[in-house]
Amino acid sequence: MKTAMITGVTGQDGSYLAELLLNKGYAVHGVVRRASTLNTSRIEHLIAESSGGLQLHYGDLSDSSSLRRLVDAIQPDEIYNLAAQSHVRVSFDQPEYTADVTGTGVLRLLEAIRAHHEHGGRMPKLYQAGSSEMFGSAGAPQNEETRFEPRSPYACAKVYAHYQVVNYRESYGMFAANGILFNHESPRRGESFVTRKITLAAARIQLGLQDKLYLGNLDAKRDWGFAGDYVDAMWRMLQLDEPGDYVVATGVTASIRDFLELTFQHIGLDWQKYVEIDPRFYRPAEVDHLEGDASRARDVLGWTATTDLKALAVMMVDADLNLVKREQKLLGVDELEAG
Ligand code: NAP
Ligand code: F7E
Repeated sequence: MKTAMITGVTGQDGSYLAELLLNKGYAVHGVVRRASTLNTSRIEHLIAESSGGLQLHYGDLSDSSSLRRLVDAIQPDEIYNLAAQSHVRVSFDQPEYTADVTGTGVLRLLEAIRAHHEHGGRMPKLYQAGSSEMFGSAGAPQNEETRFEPRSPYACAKVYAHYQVVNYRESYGMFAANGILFNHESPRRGESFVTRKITLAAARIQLGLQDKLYLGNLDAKRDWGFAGDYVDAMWRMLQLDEPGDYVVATGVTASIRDFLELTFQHIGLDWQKYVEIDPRFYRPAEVDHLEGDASRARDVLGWTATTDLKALAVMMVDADLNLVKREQKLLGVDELEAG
């Protein structure tokens, strides 16, 4: 049985990856940062279901001693570093924090692995969650040879992490792979990312709980895929004999307007009647056009996306309609009990 350690296990990708690895028979250890409120809602079902499967440990990418302690204690075969301050807009408000967690945090993890190995431990394989944001203003389509032209503190931190991974690979012979993943979404996507913000609002509008949806730049184009497909690509990268860097994308790009169209079409409403522009959601610098060329992932990993944008939008709206209905039902029950 292989052992995996996942940082960021409470996030969107962490939850799908933990499911994938548990299904493959791995012992899975997730790193959770301490919060004053419960942050394990996406993985509750795995903790309950998997007796001895998913085990959680406190740790933080800003705390090198916790990382070293965890690598020593877990002795993983594979480490998936998914933890990050991952919100691009927020990174403009918290640039130093983002650099520390999303950038230097990766260096701390690499050092923990190096120290573990130098003290007689086995060298685990490492997956680093790189991002298409690193391409920034580079022309589309983007692949592994495209120059990084980052346009946010988040993207700069990811570029720093990318090159640290390459450097540790070359300096210490570490098996460390950079995934360069384009946007991937799901019903578990954080509610402040644009796709989920739209699908949740559409569900609430349909059920009469919301009148307006305030958004920023509707012209940006993204290459959106389904998160469940993308964690499979992460796993495939660590099953190779040689480490490498891989773009993971659908190859199809669409604007925020296109996503609004697909989402509202599914519930039979005209989005233009509900959406208003709020400049608060603009960014100091925007990434205009992302469109990935994932030929290398297809040829070497045997990976292709299985879910197109329409299917993704429908999956997300339907999940949000169910969620909002459940919340309404619970609210009704609570009100009755309170009465
Ligand atoms: P996410 O939902 O925002 O999850 C981020 C995870 O990192 C959460 O588990 C979060 O914990 C954890 N975290 C944040 N700060 C931490 C710290 N200081 N120490 C330890 N853990 C910390 O992100 P995601 O969408 O799953 O993405 C996973 C990774 O892929 C991230 O590195 C992201 O930057 C990268 N990425 C994402 C996409 C995408 O489209 N989703 C594309 C390319 C790359 P809490 O639950 O406590 O907040
Ligand atoms: O924005 C525009 C916004 O926040 C997408 C992260 O997972 O993917 C994600 O980063 C686009 C941008 O994702 C709103 O200006 C308009 O052009 O959903 P997003 P992102 O910035 O692409 C990459 C690959 C990552 O690595 C990141 O971790 O949508 N937009 N109006 C809006 N965006 C938001 N969030 N909210 C709006 O109201």
